[in-house]
Amino acid sequence: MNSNGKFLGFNSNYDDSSVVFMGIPFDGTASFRPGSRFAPESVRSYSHHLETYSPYQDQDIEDISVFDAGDLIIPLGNTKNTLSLIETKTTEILSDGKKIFACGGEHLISYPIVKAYVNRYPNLHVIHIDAHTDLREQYRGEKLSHASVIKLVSQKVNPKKIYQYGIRSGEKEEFVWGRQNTNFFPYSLAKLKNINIAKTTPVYLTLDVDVLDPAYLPGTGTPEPGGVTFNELLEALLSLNGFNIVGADIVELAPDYDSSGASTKATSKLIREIVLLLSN
Ligand SMILES: [Mn+2]
Repeated sequence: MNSNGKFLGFNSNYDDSSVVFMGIPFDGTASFRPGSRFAPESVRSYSHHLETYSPYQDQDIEDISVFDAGDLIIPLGNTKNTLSLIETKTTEILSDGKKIFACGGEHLISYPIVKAYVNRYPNLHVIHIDAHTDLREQYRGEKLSHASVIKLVSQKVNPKKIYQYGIRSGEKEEFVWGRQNTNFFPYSLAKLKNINIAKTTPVYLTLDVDVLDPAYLPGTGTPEPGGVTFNELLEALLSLNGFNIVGADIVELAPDYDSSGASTKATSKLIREIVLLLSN
């Protein structure tokens, strides 16, 4: 394996890069099965069995300038300090004029990233692709939970600027709140192709890989039957080409629950495609 420790093709140095790839190996609030902390190192390793060329976008990741910043060193067991570290690091990279692609880790990592992004892009819109609403007020008394992340984000981004796709699991109250407040499109990703935002609007994309059916991606902490196919997800993502995507993350891959490696390979491929979208 030709892995120099970096994700395939992300060989730029920091100063020359337009996109910074950052691993955030945090899974401290996982409600069911932990293990997403192992995703960043796993996707880096599997990425070297991908091609650098994307036939879908007719682009090569070796032709764009991406810096792999490695993994954040997380203060294990301390959620608040972890989130604060992520926010500080994101702010620092944004102030250097770069875009961020974050690889979780669990979904709570999106909250501090979005906080930092909103400071830089007050009109930030958020596209959330996931099996779960993530709109809980709290989970077992804890507000800082991966099951609450979009509810937390809605305190920083007006829910009218939040677009949720593929959702098929959550409490009734979450579905009611989502339908009333966000742009809420459950079960499928078809509506993403008709998203009604201007091409210049700054968009942050957060992708929970459990939106995929467990048949395609069993390696995740909270698998949820009834999901989309890999090609449906890819097609939906590619339809975002031409939009002003200013940052993105991919979360909740837990590689050890899929000994075939297919989940990690799928996630690595999605990273290649999304990072190309970020560079357009
Ligand atoms: Mn989820």
